[in-house]
Amino acid sequence: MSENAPTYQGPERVFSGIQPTGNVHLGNYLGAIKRFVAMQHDYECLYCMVDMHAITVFQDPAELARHTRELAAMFIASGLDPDKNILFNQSKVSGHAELAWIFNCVARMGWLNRMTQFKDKAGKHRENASVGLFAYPNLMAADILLYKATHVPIGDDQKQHLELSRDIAQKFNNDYGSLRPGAEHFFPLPEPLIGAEAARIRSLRDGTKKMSKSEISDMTRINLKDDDELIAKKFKKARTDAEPLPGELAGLKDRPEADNLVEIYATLADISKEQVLKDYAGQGFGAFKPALADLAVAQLGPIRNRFNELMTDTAAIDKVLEQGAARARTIADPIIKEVRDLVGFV
Ligand code: AQP
Repeated sequence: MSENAPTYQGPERVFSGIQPTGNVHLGNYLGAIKRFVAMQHDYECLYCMVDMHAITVFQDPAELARHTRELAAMFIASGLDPDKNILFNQSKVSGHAELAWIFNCVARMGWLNRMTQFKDKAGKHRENASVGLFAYPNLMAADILLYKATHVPIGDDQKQHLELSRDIAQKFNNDYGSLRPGAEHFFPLPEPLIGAEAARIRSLRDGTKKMSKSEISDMTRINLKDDDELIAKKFKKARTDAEPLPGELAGLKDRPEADNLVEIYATLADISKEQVLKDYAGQGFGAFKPALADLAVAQLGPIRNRFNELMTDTAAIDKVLEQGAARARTIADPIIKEVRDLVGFV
């Protein structure tokens, strides 16, 4: 039974977002978009191009606009139905910024100081990181709670941020909701939908790092818009070791690059890694890489072709996003109105 059931009475709703910070890649697809597509039949879903999160690290404005439209087109090309789901830009619904400010005043410095992603992203240059990057989890909490979303499909890397969202929801409920009878459970405590199937796809050049949009070398990732030849070339050049594939999972220990390619194959084929190893035990990468490339091309080719078609009419993409933002506002507006009231804004 849902943890929120005894307390929170609202509808079940899914929210998730992707940053338009670069080329959408296989990690985004297998770790997020493919799961969004599967979920669209079970929940009311909002999927957001989180452009306000993107600018926590400087983005060239023209590139940000291009990446936002491309991300929306990739969502649709991958199978998200824009009539069924709400697809929109975060910056088009002002409630995200408004609620994030309120949450800046609810969340504690100590909570944010514990966020490992800030430490990873800011690296050695913490003093130079933007305030937005530090406060990023508060904006993420606002994204989710502005719609009273109950479920958030996330990768393992976002688990800590979602826990913070729950802490913020709980503290808001305690601080403000408890002052008004009936509002003690104003915000739901959003639950992660991580799922066993949440793939963790790593760089093709270094199996210890995640595949990422902002990694400089394009050879580290398969972009969803790469053509068939480039996909095959990137897998061919992917770093591996000289050993053949083992028959069992234990044989992948300390072989992060081999493990990554097996994980990609398994997730694309919707089979277990054990099954992949059963099928390819004893074979070298000379045989496995072309098989993996064929599988990827067969799945990604139709998505890319549809994406290319959609990108010939960016006005239509803008229209989908406009309509999505209008639908998002109809959910958010009454919630933010109640928040203002609870906080005492007159
Ligand atoms: N390598 C990955 N494997 C599995 N899932 C992944 N995701 C990202 N990379 C992988 C999932 O994609 C969703 C959107 O991520 P995001 O764009 O909001 O931010 P991110 O996780 O920081 O993604 P990138 O590609 O690494 O972007 P940059 O380089 O801009 O930071 C999330 O659900 C994430 O789990």
